[in-house]
Amino acid sequence: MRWAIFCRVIDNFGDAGVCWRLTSALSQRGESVTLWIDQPEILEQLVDPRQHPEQVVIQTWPADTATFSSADVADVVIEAFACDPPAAYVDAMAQRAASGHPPVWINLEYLSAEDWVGEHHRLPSPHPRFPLIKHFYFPGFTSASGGLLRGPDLPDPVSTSSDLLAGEPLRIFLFGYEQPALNDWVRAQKNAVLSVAPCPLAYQVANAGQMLPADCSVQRLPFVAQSAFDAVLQAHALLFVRGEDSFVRAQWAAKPVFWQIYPQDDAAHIVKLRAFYARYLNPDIIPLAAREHFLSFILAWNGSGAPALCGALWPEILRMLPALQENALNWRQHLLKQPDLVTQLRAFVADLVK
Ligand code: TRH
Repeated sequence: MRWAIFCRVIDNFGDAGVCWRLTSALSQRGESVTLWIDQPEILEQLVDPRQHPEQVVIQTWPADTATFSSADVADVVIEAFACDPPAAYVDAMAQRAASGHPPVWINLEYLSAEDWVGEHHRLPSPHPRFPLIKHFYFPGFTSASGGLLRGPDLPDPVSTSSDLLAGEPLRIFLFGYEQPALNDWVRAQKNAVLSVAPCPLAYQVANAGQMLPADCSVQRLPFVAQSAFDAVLQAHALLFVRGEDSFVRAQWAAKPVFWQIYPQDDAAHIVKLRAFYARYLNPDIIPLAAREHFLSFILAWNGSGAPALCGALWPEILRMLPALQENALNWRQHLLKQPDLVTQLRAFVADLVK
């Protein structure tokens, strides 16, 4: 099969990050993939050139003047996050359909833990003018969804329970957006190393230097290629992540996940945040009171609650770390029970072309 993935970068690394991970996972299954992206320079940071698979072609998003024939059209066309492939490419898809070989057209949606995802996953959307059908594909956390991206190279989780309990400095990974609660949280740290990836938090942590308790230190991390990112996560005990892809990798790393979700208008992101933690925090592992503390903390970390709560609640969070660690391992086991996104996507595509 020939696959084409279309990606428009809205901002940051997530759009390109998810598309590159999908591209790599497909090519690891022997598929040949062309990734069309409007900001290919972002991939220079994400992709280790030594690990660029042979059967992957990266193309700059076509110019408005570009033309395509039906022979140029891939067997499977994926538009990431409803980015709309170029009109000339869609025309060529229609030509291919008219000759009796319609391409499979998938809109890969954003990840969400909300219940409605299962009802919308795989729904068809006929094109208003052409004999083409676009299908919605929703990643997710339940068997009614399209699953999560995970390659065959998923590392085994490195146990952190002893580090968490042993009085060693607590290694905390930080990757996030501008954070109004940062100073309050920094002041509440105890015997910790704050490892900050390149992101707005790095400047904030640098400016918060004087507030850092004496038994804590800061380490600035370089930006690593995506293929080395899992190892960075594994080297830490707590993972503060953001967006979509780092959030998923933190779950595979099986360490407690503190998610700063990408903010949306009308606070839609808070609904998504709550939906995730309602699934993630297992009531058999984390008692109700601790669960409430965690939720208040993570809501405040996401701007829904006074920033001071992130400092005030931190001692409670530290007390519940063994339970959070057990929860993280248990969650990973639960996720491993569902087939990964590429396995499910290929099966879905195979059904559609039958
Ligand atoms: O960068 P993000 O915030 O991405 C986004 C975008 O803002 C996007 O528009 C929005 O739609 C989406 O979030 C929800 O966060 P994310 O998704 O975690 O992407 C970061 C990528 O960068 C991810 O693939 C991991 C990678 N990465 C590395 O490869 N090396 C690194 O050192 C770091 C820090 C990240």
